[in-house]
Amino acid sequence: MPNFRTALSQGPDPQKARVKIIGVGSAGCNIIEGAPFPAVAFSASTADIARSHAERKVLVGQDRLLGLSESNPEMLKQIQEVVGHELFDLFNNTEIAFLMCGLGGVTGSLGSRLLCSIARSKGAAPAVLAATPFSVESHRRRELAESSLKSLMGAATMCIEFDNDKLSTLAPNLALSRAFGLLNGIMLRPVIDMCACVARDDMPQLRKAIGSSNYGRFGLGMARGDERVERVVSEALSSPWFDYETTFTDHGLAKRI
Ligand SMILES: Nc1nc2c(ncn2[C@@H]2O[C@H](COP(=O)(O)OP(=O)(O)OP(=O)(O)O)[C@@H](O)[C@H]2O)c(=O)[nH]1
Ligand SMILES: [Mg+2]
Repeated sequence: MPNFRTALSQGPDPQKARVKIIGVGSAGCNIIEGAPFPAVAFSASTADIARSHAERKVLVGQDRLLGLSESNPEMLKQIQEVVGHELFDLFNNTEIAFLMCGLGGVTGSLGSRLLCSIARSKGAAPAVLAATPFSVESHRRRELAESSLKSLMGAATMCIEFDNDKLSTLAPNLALSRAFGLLNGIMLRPVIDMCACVARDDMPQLRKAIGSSNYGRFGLGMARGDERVERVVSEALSSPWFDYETTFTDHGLAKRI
């Protein structure tokens, strides 16, 4: 894996895509703690902000999030008036904004939606990586998570769901806090890999590859040698989040059966 601290100490690489990573809500702030590069913590909780080691921290009132959550054409104007330019400035010089969160609470669900709109208004592509609640969590949380996921699929360029329940196939009988820790590491992985390899020139091709899809799942594969692409894709598709059969098209792309 590339050494990010060394890379950052040498200053930003002008060839690399300009990326921001923002932890939204309590889960989001926990997830970005493992990020090997500067990140932003965004929460309505002073406790989240106080324990975060993020380079930049934004404390936002939950009442404001609730008030601003309804999308309407006046929304962005209202946000500017209510929170000034701080939220808009988060997306200066940004091509991709990774928003990390858990859905089912107020801040992650509404905050990510709000930040997607602001990111888009600044010309950045928002990608949301969202954990959805375990079945043992409350019915209300699961319902809110479901509706938030739908709304985020419309607001983000891409929304990748990490269903917490699927973790049990990777690590059964894990205590909740350990399971969250494990998932946090998994959720950071695609962000770290993208930051390492996506160049500014790749952005148009990436946007084209994503196309009109706005819902994603994550699988990881590694291989060397002959047929490495096929083997990587097969391994990635064996991840617990691909709980359906897939096949390869004539062009070598995996598709759902
Ligand atoms: N991956 C991961 N998921 C978590 C973590 N903590 C909580 N979650 C999940 O994220 C969902 C949302 O929880 P929180 O992040 O605590 O909620 P919030 O966004 O802070 O919302 P409020 O506290 O209500 O403002 C939960 O229902 C859990 O399923 C964590 O540390 N890591
Ligand atoms: Mg919280």
